[in-house]
Amino acid sequence: MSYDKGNIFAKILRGEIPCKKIHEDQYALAFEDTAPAAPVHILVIPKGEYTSFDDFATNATSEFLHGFFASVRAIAAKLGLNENGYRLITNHGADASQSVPHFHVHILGGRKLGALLP
Ligand code: DGP
Repeated sequence: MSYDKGNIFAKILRGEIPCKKIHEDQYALAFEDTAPAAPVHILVIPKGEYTSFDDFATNATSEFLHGFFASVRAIAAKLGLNENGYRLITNHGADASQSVPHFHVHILGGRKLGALLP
């Protein structure tokens, strides 16, 4: 799948539409999900044109891969989720119901999250 520069997260990255930003660094932008599934529900997106985890893991440099996931960890820590725990989700493709074609990691926490799938 080629990258669609018109996707909503690309627009957020370019500052064309607003987001509730909670963190930004050279690798990643993190902001609140508009449809929260838990008391804490943050999306972390890379600052690059990657359609999904599969694209990111295949095509990003080792330095970017490490930097991005280090940012995800730092954001979870900054949100105070380390002690009680949190869940990371990333959806790739149709069977996973990926709805925005820019790679993103959901950080979910703030309550007991229960079973992996409903
Ligand atoms: P996924 O199903 O993994 O592709 O999740 C996409 C998430 O993006 C979903 O939880 C809702 C969220 N979302 C969709 N549009 C927007 C938006 O414009 N702003 C923000 N902050 N989140 C959005």
